[in-house]
Amino acid sequence: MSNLKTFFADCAQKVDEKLESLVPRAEVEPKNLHKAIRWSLFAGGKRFRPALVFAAGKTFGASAKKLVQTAAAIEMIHTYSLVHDDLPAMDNDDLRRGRATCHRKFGEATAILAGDVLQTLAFQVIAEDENLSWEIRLRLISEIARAAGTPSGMVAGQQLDLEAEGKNISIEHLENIHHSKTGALISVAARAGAIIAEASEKEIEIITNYAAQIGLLFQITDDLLDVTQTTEVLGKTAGKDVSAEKATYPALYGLAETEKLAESIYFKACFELEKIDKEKTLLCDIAGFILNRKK
Ligand code: GRG
Repeated sequence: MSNLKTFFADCAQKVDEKLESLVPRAEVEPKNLHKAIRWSLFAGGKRFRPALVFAAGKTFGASAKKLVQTAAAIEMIHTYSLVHDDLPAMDNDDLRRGRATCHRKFGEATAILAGDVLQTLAFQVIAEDENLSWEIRLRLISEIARAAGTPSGMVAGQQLDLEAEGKNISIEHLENIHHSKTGALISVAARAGAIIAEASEKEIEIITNYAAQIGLLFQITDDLLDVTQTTEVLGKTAGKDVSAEKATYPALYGLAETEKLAESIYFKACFELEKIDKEKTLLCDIAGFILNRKK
């Protein structure tokens, strides 16, 4: 296995063990709620955001013990966003992470509540993480809440995205949507690692700039995969962007130009890392992983 693959596998194992211990067992009442949470959480996601917490934290010298609970919390928020995004009132999707969506399996009401629990539990576990100082816990809660919420966080981005369906929007507006909807949580994952490692404010700023690039890259490759991959490989319905008349990079620029754009953003992300005086191969490799991902 390559170093990066080993790193991802190790992060996924650590974060899954932590999630396992933080989420009530399926036998605990209300059983259906806990089964629904586990159905969506342990369905084989890439655990990319937790890996980013670990990578940024490791770059600045934090131990896995200090990073793992926050990494798990961010994965909870990400999973809640997928559960709610799939609901009939939003994307109305049947397939996620290679299996039936939460509402298809457990009903709409339970899926909404499973998402609600994942969101609140995420903040609870950061508040209760005894490996971190009170000051760091508070900063993480504040930053993650901003990234997940509004006016420039994930929920705001989702609202803008829903409003843009079927409309001709500018590239600036499209980037603004992605920056909030997808970029904010990716960005805060990298910042969280650096914050836990007590990196300097200057270093945190550089990591934020790097993360802004990889957040955008993540969305661009997501758009590319939607038109180039199959439902089977993605584990979610392929071709949804076209059928929902979504503004996407391939729709605006065509496939070849979008691929070139993705490559240039990868270089920008790695170039930004040159400003920090630490070993940055891991973070640059993560940008490369996003550029070349197949699902
Ligand atoms: C409903 C509040 C709310 C927000 C939804 C993230 C999001 C906002 C919607 C998901 C829609 C989507 C396909 C966005 C594109 C980028 C993205 C977040 C893809 C899914 O993330 P991955 O690829 O998924 O990391 P896994 O399953 O691997 O964790």
